[in-house]
Amino acid sequence: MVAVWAQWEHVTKVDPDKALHDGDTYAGIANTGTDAIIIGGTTNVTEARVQPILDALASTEIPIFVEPTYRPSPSHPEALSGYLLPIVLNADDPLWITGAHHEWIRSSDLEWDYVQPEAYIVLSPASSVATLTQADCDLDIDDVVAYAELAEQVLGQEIVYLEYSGMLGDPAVVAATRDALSSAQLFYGGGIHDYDSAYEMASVADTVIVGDVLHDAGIETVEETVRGTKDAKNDS
Ligand code: 1GP
Repeated sequence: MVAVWAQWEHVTKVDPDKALHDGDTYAGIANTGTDAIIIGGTTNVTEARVQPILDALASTEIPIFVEPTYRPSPSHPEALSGYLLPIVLNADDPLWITGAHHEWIRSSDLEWDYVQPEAYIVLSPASSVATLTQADCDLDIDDVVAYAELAEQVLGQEIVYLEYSGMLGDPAVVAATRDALSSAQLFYGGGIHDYDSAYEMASVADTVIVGDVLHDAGIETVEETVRGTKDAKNDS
């Protein structure tokens, strides 16, 4: 897959299991200045819930990716740029390292041109993703950096994703992780909720991802996080 994500500074993640904020529309997300939309989540993400969101986003110009937690059907929806396939490096349940992926590959004809893996390191113990994958989040900075190097140098991953879902992470851990990577892109997600938190994390990660703020505070606040991100990139 062409590395479209290399240009992404700010991404908005839409959780099909959560409602939009009052008055917001899916199409409105593309007008915030965010560089891409990812549709994904941990609970109740099914193709039946994803498809109507894709339909609502059909006329948007920015890339739209799905992080599937279900076996994607072989036919490729028109509005979709591709699938981002998470592998969770610190999962205690091997289902989320290779198990589910093996099953999907075995039972469907994935179009590899549309599939891009992401190497996740899950760092928020209270999150649903940590519970689902039984992630070992008790990691110090050296552990995290080692996972990032493992991802890039051993497993050849092009995207490393520090997942602090629901909480703002430690910028020192994010900065050390980016320093340890040669060319892999560092995604950061978790707890970004305003201009300042976006600015702070965009200063230390290649790409920041906002999720809950879309559902809890709405599109105007997402716009604020886009401004924080773009300012951080211009200042660095
Ligand atoms: C979740 O990394 C994303 O997968 C974003 O996290 O919901 O905490 O913004 P938040």
